[in-house]
Amino acid sequence: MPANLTPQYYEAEEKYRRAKTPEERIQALEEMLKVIPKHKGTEKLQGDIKRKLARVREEGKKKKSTAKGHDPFGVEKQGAGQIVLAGYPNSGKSSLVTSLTRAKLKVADYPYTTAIPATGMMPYKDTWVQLVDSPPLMEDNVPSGLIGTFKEADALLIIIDVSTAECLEQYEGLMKVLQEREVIDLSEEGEIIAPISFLVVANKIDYLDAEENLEVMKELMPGFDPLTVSINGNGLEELKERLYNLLDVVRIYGKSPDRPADMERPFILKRGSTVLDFAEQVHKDFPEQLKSALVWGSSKFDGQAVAREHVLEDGDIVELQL
Ligand SMILES: Nc1nc2c(ncn2[C@@H]2O[C@H](COP(=O)(O)OP(=O)(O)OP(=O)(O)O)[C@@H](O)[C@H]2O)c(=O)[nH]1
Ligand SMILES: [Mg+2]
Repeated sequence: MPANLTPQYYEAEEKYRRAKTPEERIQALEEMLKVIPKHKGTEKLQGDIKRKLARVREEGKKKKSTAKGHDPFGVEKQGAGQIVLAGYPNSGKSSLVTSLTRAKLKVADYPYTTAIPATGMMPYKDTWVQLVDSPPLMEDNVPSGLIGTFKEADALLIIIDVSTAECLEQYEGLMKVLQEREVIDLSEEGEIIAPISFLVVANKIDYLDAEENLEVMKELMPGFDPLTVSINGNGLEELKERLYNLLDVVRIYGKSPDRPADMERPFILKRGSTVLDFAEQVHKDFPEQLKSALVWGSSKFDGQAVAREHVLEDGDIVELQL
C-alpha cells in the first residue's frame, strides 16, 4: 500500500534531518508521528519512527549520565562548515574568534589562556560559518585531542603573531608539528599539499614592528604572502570572505511547486554538487522519486527543466518535481 505522505510530514522529517541536538531530534520525531497519515500503508514507517524516538531518548539520557566523560575535543559541526584555528600561545586566536562572532571567550595578555576548544558562529551572507578557538599549539606542546579536532575540521585557520620577531619560528614550528601529525603534507619541493584546506593569517599587524617582522619573513620565504589582520579591524572583512571561500560550498534555495522559494534557509552543498545531490540532501527518498527539476540561476533561462546531472551554482533556486 502506498504511504501517500503529506508535505507536513516531509517538513517534519526535514526538521529531523537538520536537527543538531538530541532535544531537537526528539521534537522532530514526535512531530513526524503526529502528522504522519494513519493508515495501513504507513504502519511500518510509524514503527520505525517510534523505535528511533526510543533510541534517541535513550541516547539523550546516556549522554547526560556520562556528561563527565564528554570529549571537549570532539566538536559537533554546525552551519555551512567548521574552521578550526591553530596558533602559538598568545597569538590572538580567542581574540579573532571574538571579533568575528558573538562568542564571549576569555582573552588575556598572558599565554595558555585557552585550555579546550570553544566555538563561535560567524555570520556570512545568509549563512553561518563555525569557528573553533583552540588551546595553543607548539612543537613541544600538543594538547592531546587537538590533532583529532584539526583532522575532523572542514578547514584550518593558521595564526601567526607578527608583533614578535619570532614569527618565522612560529610559522615553521606550526608547519612542522602539523606535518609530523599528518594534518598537512609537504611535497618534495617543500610545497604544502594539504588534504585539508587552510589559510594563514599574520595577526597583530597594528603593532609598531609588525610590518617589518613580516617583511623579514617574506624575504626569507619567497612566495609567503599571508593575509594581514588585526582584531581592531584590519583585514577582517576580507578574512570573513576568505574563510567562507575555504569551505568551497554553494547555497541552494529550495522551492516547492506553487510556492515561492524559501530564501531564508539555504541548503549548503559542496561546490560541484548536482541536482541529484541536492535532492538527496532534501530527502533520502527523493533521488529515487525525482522526475525532473526546474532551476532558476545556473540554467539558460529561469525555471528551465534540467537533467539530474546538472551542476548547481551558488544562489540557484531549485524546484524538485517528484
Ligand atoms: N594590538 C593587538 N592585540 C591583539 C591582537 N590580537 C590579540 N591581541 C592581544 O593579544 C593577547 C592574546 O590574545 P588571545 O586572544 O588571548 O590569544 P590566544 O592565541 O587565544 O592565546 P592562548 O589562548 O593563550 O593560546 C591579548 O592581550 C589580546 O588583546 C591584535 O590584532 N592587535
Ligand atoms: Mg585563547
